Amino acid sequence: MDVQAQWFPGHMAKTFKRLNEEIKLVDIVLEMTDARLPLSSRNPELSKYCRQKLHLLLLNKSDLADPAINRAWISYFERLNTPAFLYSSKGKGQMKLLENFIFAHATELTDKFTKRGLEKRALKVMVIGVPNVGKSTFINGLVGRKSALTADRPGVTRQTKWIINSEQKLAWLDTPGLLWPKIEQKEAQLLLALIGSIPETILDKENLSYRSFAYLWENYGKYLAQRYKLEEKAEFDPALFDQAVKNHGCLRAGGKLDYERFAKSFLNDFRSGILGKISLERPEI
Ligand SMILES: Nc1nc2c(ncn2[C@@H]2O[C@H](COP(=O)(O)OP(=O)(O)OP(=O)(O)O)[C@@H](O)[C@H]2O)c(=O)[nH]1
Ligand SMILES: [Mg+2]
Repeated sequence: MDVQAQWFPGHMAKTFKRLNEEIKLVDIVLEMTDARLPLSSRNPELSKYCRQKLHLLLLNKSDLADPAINRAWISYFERLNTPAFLYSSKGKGQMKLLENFIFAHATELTDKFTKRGLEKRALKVMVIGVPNVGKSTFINGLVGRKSALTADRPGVTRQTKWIINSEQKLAWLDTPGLLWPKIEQKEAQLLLALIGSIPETILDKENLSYRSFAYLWENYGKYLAQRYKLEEKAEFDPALFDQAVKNHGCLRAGGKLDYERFAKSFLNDFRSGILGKISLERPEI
């Protein structure tokens, strides 16, 4: 993928500028990543702002990721002593566990409040992360109402917003998804585009679908073979991709392959989980 996949619009630059101030107002930074891509969907610029705060990691959309790899990531972060929690906004009954996780790591803060006679004070949590990982959906789920705007495209939240349910012990600061000005690694660019953190409007979807297909063939060829009626043991090459396009019925008049239509359908298949539970990154053992 080429440089046109870089996306750093004005509202992100503005949010970065305000972050130093906003972060002073919160007790905890909850960094949300995509469980399918827990490292490459972390914004390297953000950790610079979080040094003084309790910093927790949330691996969201775990319902779309490979369950065995999910478990491997949790062990990985445990080994690094990084508090990490596997989550899905589609799941039920996880909210209480998540609250327990947050409070278990925040005893220093809550003890401080108690000493000052502020037992009732809610912990203020800022949710940060790259676009489209599910920050606003997550907060809506926790406060029990649809306060923040959500949609399946990046850049939906444009400015920070407090979302508070006065009966609860946690208060949430929703923030716009942030990328960084230059994503150096081509593979990270590709995978961020695949999970929908970079808008379709600036992407070459045909290129994205071809490269993603090749990437997925390595570890999840079985799922692709099933969906697009291919020989599972085959080596990946352009002819195999063409076969998938053809088998999926993406043909123009005269029998020409319709790569554009296939790209749309394939990206939708991946993002909606139709292909299967797929992880895009694996921890080093
Ligand atoms: N399968 C699945 N989809 C999710 C989950 N969480 C959120 N989504 C979907 O992901 C899309 C993006 O959600 P948002 O909450 O708008 O994401 P965001 O991180 O706030 O995005 P920006 O505001 O653009 O940074 C929506 O279509 C959600 O329905 C999850 O745990 N699992
Ligand atoms: Mg949002």
